[in-house]
Amino acid sequence: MAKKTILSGSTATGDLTLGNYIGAINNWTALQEEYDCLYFVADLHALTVKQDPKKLNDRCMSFFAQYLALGLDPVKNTLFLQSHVPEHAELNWILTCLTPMGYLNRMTQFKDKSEKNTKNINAGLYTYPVLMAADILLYQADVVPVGEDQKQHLELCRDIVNFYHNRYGEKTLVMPEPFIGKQGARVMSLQDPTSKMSKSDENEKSFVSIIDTPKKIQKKIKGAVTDSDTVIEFDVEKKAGLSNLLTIYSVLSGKKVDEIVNEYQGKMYGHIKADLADLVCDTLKPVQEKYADLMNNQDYLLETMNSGASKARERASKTLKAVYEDTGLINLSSRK
Ligand code: ATP
Ligand code: LTN
Repeated sequence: MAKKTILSGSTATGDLTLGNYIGAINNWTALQEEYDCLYFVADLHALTVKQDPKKLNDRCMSFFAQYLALGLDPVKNTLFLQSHVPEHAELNWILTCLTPMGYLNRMTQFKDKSEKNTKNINAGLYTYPVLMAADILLYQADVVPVGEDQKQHLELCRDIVNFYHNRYGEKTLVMPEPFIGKQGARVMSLQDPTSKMSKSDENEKSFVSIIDTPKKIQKKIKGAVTDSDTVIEFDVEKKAGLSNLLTIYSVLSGKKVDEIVNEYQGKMYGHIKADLADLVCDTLKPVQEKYADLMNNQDYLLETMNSGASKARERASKTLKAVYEDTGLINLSSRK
């Protein structure tokens, strides 16, 4: 039986965080053995926020290296940058013309981001989920692994597929399913445990980036906001900060949350924080070593990006051609 297709991506803003690792990339690496996987750097999505061109350029190289360092294999998977496959922007247009504005008005990420970013509420921020749908539908993805914050965008993508099927028939676009991991689907900010850890947060203390130095990691985790109580228990309502640390601990150690809670009974929050800080540093050490090697080998990064882009384009162009035909646009090569 043919393998199912998986696709996912992360926006090229900031550096990947523990939230991205636990909520997304950790699942991606687990899936690469069994599925036909495509993972990309959403560099076009990054333009919805004002970017310094030189910094964006460097960050895209760095992001790609972070994917590889986190264990994504460029031979087993198709790894690429979104802007290297122009079909994304082309399908985006066709889908934009199928998407009612009322559906986009409901997107909570747009509301959150435009509240935080009042000086630059651009149309791209608004139509962001349509480009995301194009990313997914170009590759006939069956399954899309994301963190919980992206669930609403996935639902919109499914609505767009229904609009497309109703207008043009069902043969071209595949209906994708979201895949949201059970644990760590929402890693919270270390400074405000009621909002998610986000790599573009202005407060650097709120996240651990996967390429932070051990010293920074120690400082950020030990400085994580927790309540003033001393009892160790998992309770997202009453003890959001501690529960977040327990979740991170559980995912990285492979131990159940209950086990960790028992282990630390009678101890202070400071003990958990210190051990968790060491665990995070140990987990990230090999990733950081690999990252440093890759960043010293830009030729290899470019070559790998290039071959990923060719593999992706070959697939994307087939879907786009079928979409243009469905839509009624003239295909010159079939008219000759
Ligand atoms: P930004 O702050 O720029 O919006 P982000 O940190 O939210 O970035 P994305 O690039 O939007 O990260 O997301 C990449 C992937 O990581 C997505 O699948 C997303 O659901 C997942 N993800 C992001 N933040 C978290 C989090 N705090 N917990 C779990 N998963 C997350
Ligand atoms: N919007 C996503 C990143 C992203 C994505 C995608 C994820 C862009 N295109 C397609 C899955 C499939 C985010 O996580 N912010």
